[in-house]
Amino acid sequence: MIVASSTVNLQGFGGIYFDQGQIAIMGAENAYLVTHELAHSFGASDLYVDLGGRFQFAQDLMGNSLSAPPLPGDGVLWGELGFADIDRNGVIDIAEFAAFPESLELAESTATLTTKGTLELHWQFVGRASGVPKRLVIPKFQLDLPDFPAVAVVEGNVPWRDKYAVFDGTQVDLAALAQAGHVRVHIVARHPFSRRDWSRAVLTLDTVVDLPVVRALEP
Ligand SMILES: [Ca+2]
Ligand SMILES: [Zn+2]
Repeated sequence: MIVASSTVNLQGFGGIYFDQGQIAIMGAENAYLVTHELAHSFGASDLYVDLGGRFQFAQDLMGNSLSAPPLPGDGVLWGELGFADIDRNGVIDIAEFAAFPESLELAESTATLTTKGTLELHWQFVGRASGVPKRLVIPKFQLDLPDFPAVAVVEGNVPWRDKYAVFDGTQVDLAALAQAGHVRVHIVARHPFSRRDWSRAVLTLDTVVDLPVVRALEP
């Protein structure tokens, strides 16, 4: 949804992307600005605050000077949109996504006790399509540890990157985890999508995994 209004309060910005596909701009006459905000909805970072600096990427679409046509060759944006091969596995990243998955699963799940005194969980959501596990966009999910009161609902992070959650010693008993050598993790996620015939489908994952707890080596 795009709201264009000269009276909208954007704290000095010409436009802001508010997550979940919501955009507000002062005026719609600058197509570069509208495109810039739309690119945020596909995961692009600002190249004048999040990455780079005011001068380094000044001429890019995700830079901050949009009064002239931006440079077409924005390497950061292309990578973030999936048009590059960032993990260097020989497949353009956007082609690694499951468009029509049959099941929702976890992959590469790990639990690490760090030298910072935290438990760090890491995993990926994958969609199995014709037997092949592929990447999925899961912007929001819920995670809890059934043996501890810790609950984390993570949302609004870069949707298609690896997922992680961190708990400290006030949330989990780190010594008990080290002793037990494993931790139970409950993860709930939904993946709504459109099938080939445009009918709506929802895959739901609601699972408890028992992960071995690994100690990170001293730096
Ligand atoms: Ca790739
Ligand atoms: Zn921006």
